[in-house]
Amino acid sequence: MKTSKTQVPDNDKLNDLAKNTVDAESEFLTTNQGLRINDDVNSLKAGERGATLLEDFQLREKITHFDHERIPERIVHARGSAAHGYFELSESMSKYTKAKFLQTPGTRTPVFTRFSTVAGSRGSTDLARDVRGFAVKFYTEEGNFDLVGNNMPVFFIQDAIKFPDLIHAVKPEPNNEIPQAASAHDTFWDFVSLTPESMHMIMWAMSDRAIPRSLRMMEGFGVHTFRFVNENNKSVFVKFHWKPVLGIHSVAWDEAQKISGKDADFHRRDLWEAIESGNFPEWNFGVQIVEEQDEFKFDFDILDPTKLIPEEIVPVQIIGKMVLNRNPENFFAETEQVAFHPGHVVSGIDFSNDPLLQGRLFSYTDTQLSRLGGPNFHEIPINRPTAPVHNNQRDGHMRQTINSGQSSYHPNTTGGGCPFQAKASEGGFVSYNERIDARKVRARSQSFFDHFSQATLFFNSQSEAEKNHIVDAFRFELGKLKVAAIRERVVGMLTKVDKNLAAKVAMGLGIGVPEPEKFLNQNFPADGNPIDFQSIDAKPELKISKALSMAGTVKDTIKTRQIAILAASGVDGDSLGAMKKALEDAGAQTKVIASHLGFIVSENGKQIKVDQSFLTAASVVFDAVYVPDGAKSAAALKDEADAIHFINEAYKHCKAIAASGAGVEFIDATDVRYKPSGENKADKNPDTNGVLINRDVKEFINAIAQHRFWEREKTGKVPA
Ligand code: HDD
Repeated sequence: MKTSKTQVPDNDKLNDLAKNTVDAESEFLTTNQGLRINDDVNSLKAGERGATLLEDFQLREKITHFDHERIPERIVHARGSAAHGYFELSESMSKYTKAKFLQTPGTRTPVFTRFSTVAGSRGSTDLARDVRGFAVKFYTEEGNFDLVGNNMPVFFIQDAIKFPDLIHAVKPEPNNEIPQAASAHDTFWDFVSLTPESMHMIMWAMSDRAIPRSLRMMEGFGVHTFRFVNENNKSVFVKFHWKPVLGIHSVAWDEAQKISGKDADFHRRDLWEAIESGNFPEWNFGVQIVEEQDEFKFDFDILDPTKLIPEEIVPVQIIGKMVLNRNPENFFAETEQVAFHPGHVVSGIDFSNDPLLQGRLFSYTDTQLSRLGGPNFHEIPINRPTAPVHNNQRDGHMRQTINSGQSSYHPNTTGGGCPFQAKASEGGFVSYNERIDARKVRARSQSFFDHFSQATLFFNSQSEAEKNHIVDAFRFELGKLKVAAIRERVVGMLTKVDKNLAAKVAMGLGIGVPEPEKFLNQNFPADGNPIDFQSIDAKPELKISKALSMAGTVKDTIKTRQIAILAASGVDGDSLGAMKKALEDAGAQTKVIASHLGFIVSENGKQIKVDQSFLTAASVVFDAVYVPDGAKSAAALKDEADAIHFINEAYKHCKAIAASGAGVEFIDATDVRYKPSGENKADKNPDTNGVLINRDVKEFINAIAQHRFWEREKTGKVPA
């Protein structure tokens, strides 16, 4: 019997390197010293009813280990889930970088990717309105390269010195530890209202990007401008992008809140199940390259992490793909203990002087010291590079490597001079020799002072539905505040983004639109804060960037979409079976939902297995619903309040709904509005607004691929 096995990434090399891997295949239960255990049920006592003896080393070892099973959770990004996979290069980057894994098309590099929310604790819900972490560890042959990014391309602050303030403000308030995993509280918005540089990122965080449908349907960004450096020591600036093959999709805010109750593990489960079922998530990997001489040609500073480079100005060049194809074996050993660090780079990748990135370069190793208990966290299997490690670092808590020999210093003769320093031509890392000649100052460049024009660009680039969702998000978040002055300051700031947006938010909050110029400066902390948000009134040329909207990313596929089939006994088994097959053939997953588990019986007496009952299923965790033919089934569903609620909610959340034959009678008992059948139009069928009554299955499939019919929010309001 296999009892435990220390896992390393699934790669022969990695396995070879994991020299101290414990392959404890044994039939017997043992102590940590390998002593076979005879009784794991009773502690050692003085008599059967007697006191427990201190001598019981077996009990003490077990309890002591248990007592220490928790380590401090990450201060940010505590809630996460991860998977193994590979990165495959399709376009050589040799012109720009000497990084080996980016040279030869077809090269595969093992990766471990962890997604996370930022503010919530480890046990918090997946569906919080939040930024998502998107961290990829590439186990390259030259050492580990970590791309520690987010699902949004910009950040709240420009200088790392403000990071503790930002995080203190967004985390639960320190007096009462409320609210968990939510930014809708006074301290966060107080900070935002006094930090105009946050406004661009705030627009992203208030957009539907902050409530993804799936981790598999989000973009990823390296955020900062990095550098590529080639063999000739020539450097270009580079921004990194991950583009999901399934498109970028989100849920509705009402839905997100309900999912948090129905299935707090929604994203984690979705990722796990997709991989288990062989539907491996995929992202294209892209780069935006900026030549060094073009550093100053933009109307923003490329070192400023609150700015993106619009794809219309510098296109994203796709150079490879990432496929996640293996779930972790053990959550703690891998997902919890993985340690990322933006400073883990390989030769050919280097840093820009982005002040946020520069600060991060200190923070990540430092945090692992307390989180993972000491300086040897790189020896934990998930963190080990596939490249060999030789250096003179020794000892420390939990040292795994048994170094041999007498010498642990450089230079030495006792060890024959080993290990040797590597020349650049031998892969030795040499920092890019950027010229720096400046005064030592605590200051920020004037070129960082345009805090609003890209926030405006983002807002202008959204579809109408996306814009409405942003308005609603501000109304929700600011509506939760207790201090009216904070609310007003934020709305005042919004006028700098878009006057109409500010007016709509103000209306929802029942306040007038404040004049930002009048009070913002007065309310700024009187501490000589050098940030004057009005310093630059930039007028960028680009008014709209289509790439910033999710609306254009709908893909023609329903792969992995979850479809609910509502039924009861008396259902037309053929109608149900045909739809199930057609949807599954198109790559979707279906679940039959009925009033009870077990089986229902079709019109012609066949048993149909029920996957979930209305008690455990909820429309919010599905992408679409189908109601098959069958008079008795439809009549029974009509009597089922949960079934009616199911449909109403799916309708409210703008999902595709289809019904055939008598199934339509059940739809008629709900609040769903649809056009009478027989009005078949073109394939994409905007007229149906996603409600397919007696239509061809192909139309249903097309509708599911559209993801949502947000138009319904204007006309199809239902109580659900
Ligand atoms: Fe950070 C974790 C992403 C700014 C300090 N960060 C962390 C993770 C991600 C990011 C994805 C989770 C990694 C994992 O899955 O284990 N962080 C970002 C991005 C930022 C950013 C995209 C801005 C562009 N972070 C940032 C700053 C600092 C930190 C400015 C501090 C100066 N971040 C940390 C940290 C964490 C972390 C405290 C917590 C756990 C960890 O590092 O390993 O060091």
